[in-house]
Amino acid sequence: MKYTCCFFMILLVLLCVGSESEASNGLILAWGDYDGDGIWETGIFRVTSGLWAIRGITRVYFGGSTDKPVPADYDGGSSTEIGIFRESSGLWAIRSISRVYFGTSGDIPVTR
Ligand SMILES: [Ca+2]
Repeated sequence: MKYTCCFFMILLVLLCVGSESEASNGLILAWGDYDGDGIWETGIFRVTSGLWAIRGITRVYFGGSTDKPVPADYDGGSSTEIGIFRESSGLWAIRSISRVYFGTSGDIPVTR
């Protein structure tokens, strides 16, 4: 059951990736396993304010209107970290982990 649920969540994410429609209302889906229990949580990134709202886990402000959300497991700890990619400067900012510059304007961030 857990894997079936994950499959449909991954399918939903794949359907949304690359689509500009999710950003048209100021929200971008940000699914991930933010607490590392093996089950993905529902999350959103509110473009206008930089709010990350992860259901049942946290609400934090990280990033802004020109940033692309790039949630992923950056430290290999089996949980998803909040992160943004700022295309104008190539900044990758991963909350509580790192800030590095890699890439430039026109690049598409790839995390999985
Ligand atoms: Ca989880």
